[in-house]
Amino acid sequence: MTDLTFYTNPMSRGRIIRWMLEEVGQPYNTEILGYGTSMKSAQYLAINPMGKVPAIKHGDTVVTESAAICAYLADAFPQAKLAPASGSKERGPYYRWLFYGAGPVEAMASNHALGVVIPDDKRGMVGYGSRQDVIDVLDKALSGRDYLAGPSFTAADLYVGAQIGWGLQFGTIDKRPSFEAFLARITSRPAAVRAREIDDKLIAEQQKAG
Ligand SMILES: N[C@@H](CCC(=O)N[C@@H](CS)C(=O)NCC(=O)O)C(=O)O
Repeated sequence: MTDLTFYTNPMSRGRIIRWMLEEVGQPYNTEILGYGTSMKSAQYLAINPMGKVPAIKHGDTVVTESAAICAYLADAFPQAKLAPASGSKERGPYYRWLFYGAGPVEAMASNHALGVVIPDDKRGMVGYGSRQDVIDVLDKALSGRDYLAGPSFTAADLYVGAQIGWGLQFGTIDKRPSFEAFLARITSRPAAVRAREIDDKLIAEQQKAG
């Protein structure tokens, strides 16, 4: 019995939350939703009115938005040590990078995938400035440092790391030695490996079922 439910599709940002849940190590139920079908059902729209995954329900609390879910789970299960203590000096950078991932990195990646180029004279009004700025800022943050917010791995590394991984895969982020070293470090964590195996198996099953 568990009061934690995870709404996802294995080919989605839900993979980030699967990794987070595997890091947390608590039992959870999984509900797989189909694109354009169960994801847009009245039942699921009551969970996420956007009709998007991922989402979680913990007791009576519903959380949507991948970065918010990561932050929520890290605080709800402090024994997993995925967030710096509230009030500690690492808490600032922790928030900073979680929000940087959900804001500038996410917007830059979507715009780049859609072929939107920010004109030089409009960079000041666009939250991420330019694609190059975002890549350079991440590169600098990860150069000579193992983790984004202090000496140990946190949910901010998981969230931003997942975005860097996808960015490299889909060409929205350029290769940099700092990104490769960071990804090698965090994606070899046992929870990351488990999460990939679970979702890849679900994808293989979906493909087999047609
Ligand atoms: N801002 C949301 C984005 C969620 C999102 O766009 N999910 C996509 C899959 S990666 C989705 O559910 N798309 C289905 C749809 O919009 O119909 C987050 O960070 O969790």
